[in-house]
This record gives sequence, structure tokens and C-alpha cells, in this order.
Amino acid sequence: MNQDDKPTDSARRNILKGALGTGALAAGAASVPGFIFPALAQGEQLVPFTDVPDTFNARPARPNSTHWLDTREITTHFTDNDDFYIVQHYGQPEIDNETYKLKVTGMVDNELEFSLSELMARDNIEQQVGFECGGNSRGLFQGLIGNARWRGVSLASILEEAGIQDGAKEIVFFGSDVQTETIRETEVDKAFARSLSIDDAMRPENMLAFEMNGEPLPLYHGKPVRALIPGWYGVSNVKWLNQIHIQDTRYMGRFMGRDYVTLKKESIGGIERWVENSVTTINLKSSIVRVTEMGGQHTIQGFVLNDGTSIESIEVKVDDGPWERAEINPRSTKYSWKLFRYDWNNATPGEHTVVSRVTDVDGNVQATTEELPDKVSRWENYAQFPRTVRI
Ligand SMILES: Nc1nc2c(c(=O)[nH]1)N[C@H]1C(S)=C(S)[C@@H](COP(=O)(O)O)O[C@H]1N2
Ligand SMILES: [Mo]
Repeated sequence: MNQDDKPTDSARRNILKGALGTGALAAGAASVPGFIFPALAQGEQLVPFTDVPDTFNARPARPNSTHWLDTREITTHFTDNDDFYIVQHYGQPEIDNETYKLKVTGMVDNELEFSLSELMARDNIEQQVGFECGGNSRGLFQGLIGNARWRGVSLASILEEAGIQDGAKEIVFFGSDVQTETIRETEVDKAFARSLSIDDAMRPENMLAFEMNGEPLPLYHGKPVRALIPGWYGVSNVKWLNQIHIQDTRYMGRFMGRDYVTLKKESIGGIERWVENSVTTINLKSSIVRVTEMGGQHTIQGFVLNDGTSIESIEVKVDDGPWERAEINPRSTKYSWKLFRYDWNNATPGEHTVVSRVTDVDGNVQATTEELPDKVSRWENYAQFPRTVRI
């Protein structure tokens, strides 16, 4: 394993061991020596998908504004900071590192306040975390996605230092980005915010990150500090974090209760009901993102994301053929994305449908759209994603 890939920490090794020390892959997903996922080699070509609309070919604006990753260009395990997708709902607040303060308030024994240098001076942890926006979809060819190496401090250690009082229920994370929203005909200034239950917040892998791929957190990814909740959809990773508040009521707000809310049909104790849920952990998902050809040999590549449960297998199917096992990049860790490749031998000229499916060690298998419950909201798209290519 490359040194870069190991979650490292200084004093908190024991805490992290439980969460991160287990192998990212189950025994069945063999690690492949010499696994490569390179930029196009000499003589290698991208095989065009025939399912990509012209709008996707217009290059996304970047790096400083909302943009997605052109997933056909995923070649590296870590996404460059400038290529990593950006979603910002309320603009981009510029915060001065010198005057930055993070406040910890509410139902705690000690309210706390940290400057950036005080935060950075605490025990650091570093880990690989990949995530996608809860609104990522086939329409964007899954481009609201990225994988990076993050450094920061443990959230639990800060909450422990503050001392959460009995009766507290939720931890609310407020960003510095504020916008005037009209709610029931009243104009109110609202900060971007999300909350976690105490149990979810105390997971040892949660961190307050100030570094991304070895650089200070870029402005557009939340400078100087963001929350990072591994295994959860991107919306939980509150950028430009300036307050953590502990309270005994459920936090409500646009990004908990109105947006990033999935509406789907489910059996509730035997009764079929339409159910709404806030977007939380990343559903088990894989997608093919590129097909390449060199010297007549074709290769299919893609990614897996989930909540951190170990992966049993990733398989690829061509047309009506059998499911065949693909190889997972052995650099993958528990919360990184997992890139995979499959050698597509003897591909014949013409149009083909290719699709991937991932299975975790608990036996969950990525389903087809038809197998999933009826869903009318645009969040949480994790069905198998058939692609078409022409050889
Ligand atoms: N303060 C703040 N944090 C935020 C957001 C935001 O608009 N404001 N967007 C969220 C959403 S919806 C996503 S998907 C991720 C995107 O993180 P990125 O732009 O660094 O990729 O940030 C989350 N954190
Ligand atoms: Mo998002």
C-alpha cells in the first residue's frame, strides 16, 4: 500500500483503528499487482459513448464556480483540487485565515472557540475520502463526484473537549455562507447548515478538514475549514464552517427538510406509503465512466462509492452476456472511491450496452432502476447505469 493511502494520525491511532484498520476490500476482491488506471497511453483512444448528449461535451466552467467532473477523464486515484466537482448553494464567502473563528456552542459544559492555528495545532488525522453530491445523476454522467486526501482534526475530540450535556440530541454545522430566503412570504437571512445526531457525529472518522490533497483547503472547497463526514453524501460536508451548535431539538432547515429530501414509495410495516427521507449515507453504487481501446484491446473503467461497507465484488456485463468480475484498484481504502477496470476481450464492431453492478459483503447488490422503489425526487440515484458505446 502506498504511504499516501494510509489513514495516518498521531496520538489517536487507537480510536481510528476500529473505523479504518479493517481492509477496504473483502478477501474475494483480489488485489491486483500492477493495476493501472492511466491517462491515455500512446496509441490508446477513448471509445465514444453514444449516450452522451452534446450539452455534456461543453466543458464545465471551472475551477471557481459550480462544475462537474468530466467522468471520461477520471484517470487518477485522487482528483485534482481544481477538477473536484463544486456545489455551492449560497455563493462563496471569503474568510480571512487570521481572523477565522470556529465556535462550539449550546448544550456543552465548555463553549469553545478556535482560531485556525489553534485547530491545526491539535492532533491531525489524514484519510482518503471520496463522495458525490446527493443530486448526482446519469444526466451529468455521474460528474458530481471526487476523491481526495484530507487532513484535519477529529470532530469527536472537539465534542469531547466541549462536553456534550445530557439531553442533547443534535449537532448543527453552520457555514459562513448566508443568503436571503423567502419562507412563507417572509425574507430571512439563512446560513447553509446541516445537522447530525450525536451518535452519527461521534463516529471517529468524522473530521474538520483544513487540507485537501496536501494543499490548504481551496476557497471553493470550504476554506479554511469544512466538515467531512466519510460515507455520507456531499451535502453533509459543510464548507466554510464557523459554528457547531449542540441542541436538544431536531434541526430544521432547507437542506435537511426541503432540499436533499428523497420521496419514494416504501412498505411501512406492510402498508405502502410515500416516504420522505433526508439524504444521509451514500447508497451502494457503481458506474462505468470510460471505455478505452489500444491495439484492438478494449478496457472498461468505472468507480464504486458507498457508505464504507467492504465490497465483495464489482462485475461488468456486455449486452446480454454473463456478469464478469472486474478488478478493483488496490489503492482503495474504506471511504475512498474504488476505481475498477475490466478487460473487454474480443469486442465486436457495432453498438454495445455495458453496465456494472457492485455487491457488498452484506450481500447488498446494486439494483436496476426497475428493481428500486418508485421515486419522484431527483436525489439518491444509485441504480445500475447502462451505457452505450460504438466499437
Ligand atoms: N457552506 C456550504 N457547505 C456546503 C454546500 C454549500 O452550499 N454551502 N454545499 C454542499 C453540497 S450540496 C455538496 S454536494 C458539497 C460539495 O462539496 P465540494 O464543492 O467541495 O465538492 O458541499 C456541501 N457543503
Ligand atoms: Mo450536493
